[in-house]
Amino acid sequence: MRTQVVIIGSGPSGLLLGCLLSNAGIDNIIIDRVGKDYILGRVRAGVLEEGTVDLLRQAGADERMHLEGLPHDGFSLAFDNRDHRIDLFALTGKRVMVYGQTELTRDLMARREAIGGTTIYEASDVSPQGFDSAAPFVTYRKDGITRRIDCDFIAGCDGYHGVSRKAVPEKSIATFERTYPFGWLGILADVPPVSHELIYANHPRGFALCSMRSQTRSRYYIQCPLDEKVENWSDDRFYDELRLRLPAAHAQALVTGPSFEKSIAPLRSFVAEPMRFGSLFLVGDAAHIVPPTGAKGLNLAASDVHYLFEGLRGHYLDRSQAALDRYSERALRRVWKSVRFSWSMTTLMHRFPDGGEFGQKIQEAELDYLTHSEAAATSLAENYVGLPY
Ligand code: RFL
Ligand code: PHB
Repeated sequence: MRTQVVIIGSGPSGLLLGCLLSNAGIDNIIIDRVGKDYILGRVRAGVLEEGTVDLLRQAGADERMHLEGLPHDGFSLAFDNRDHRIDLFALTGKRVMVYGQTELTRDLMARREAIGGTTIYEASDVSPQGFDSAAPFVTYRKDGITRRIDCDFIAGCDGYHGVSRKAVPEKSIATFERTYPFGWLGILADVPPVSHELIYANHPRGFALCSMRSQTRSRYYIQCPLDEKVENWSDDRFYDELRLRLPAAHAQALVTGPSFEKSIAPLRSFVAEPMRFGSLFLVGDAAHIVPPTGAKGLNLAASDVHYLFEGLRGHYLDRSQAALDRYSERALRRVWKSVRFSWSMTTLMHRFPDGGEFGQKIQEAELDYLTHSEAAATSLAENYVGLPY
């Protein structure tokens, strides 16, 4: 088998890249280790930047998002039993779109099917090879048979645990990492959200986030110790703890109901440099991870796709290598700014076990600064809505 671009991974970055390439007439095949239902069962991101929304439009997968997504003009920072609204639209002229990653993935899968793109699911032993030569290829096993796809380029869109980054010789790659001493315990429940906008709460008992998927589906998170067990958290215990961390007005308004998803996610910052190795390109979580506090992970995956698509389009349609040659540098400049922002919002909003009174005073001073300085609020807002590509 032969194609122009093999995409490893059928998450949001692989699917988005696949749709953009197919729309431009560039041949591609996506290979994933797992099946469609498994991918759609993962509950993850919820907030899209305007740049991500625009890429979905270019991909031809934005119709349902515009009907069912919730455009948000602001969010709240809650602390000291009160709320301070960050008016994203007034401060930046931009808004964000609240639309779940599961739905976005479903829309991209439907678009791919409509345009007849090839996706190979449930492939094992996927292996990118020869990417430092003129003849790259990918091998995989399916139905007991080893197969090979020859190609021009390989896009490693296979997430943090994927094979693409691991296929690169250690001496050729530099990694930068920070782990945080806590996780997020999250639930999904079919109850109306406590507020029509997101609330990020800093509380002595720990961080809490009130998010949503729709006007009838809420997504709530609380900071928890890394060794916490989901089994120890009944819905009642979760809601009681959430209430304690919110300003009283929200705590009283909280509508509770049975959760249908409950999980713990660790928090990590991670960057691999560079993001190109010959004809292998790392994209999205395969190259970088951010803690979810700034809602940046999926949006960074989308901006990587934008830069790579520009590069591949230049190569195939304009016979120019310039954009492809700049992929790693352009993507990493934006990645590091989002890594910085996600780290700073995480540091501002969480209780650190070893933070001490000094750490606490610094948080209070920064929250005070954010609520009394338009310059500070604008800086937060312009990062939250997404820096330009
Ligand atoms: P994905 O989604 O991990 O998809 C990778 C795909 O590759 C496949 N794969 C392989 N395929 C073949 N061979 C192998 N050996 C393979 N290994 C893996 C996998 O099966 C999978 O289908 O990476 P991608 O596409 O780069 O997308 C990244 C996003 O999923 C991620 O950044 C976000 O979910 C992060 N994130 C958030 N991002 C935001 O922008 N806004 C948010 O509000 C937000 N909230 C979150 C989040 C992530 C969370 N968790 C659980 C990590 C909230 C949470 C709780
Ligand atoms: C979510 O809805 O899952 C979500 C929203 C905002 C974040 C992180 C996660 O910062």
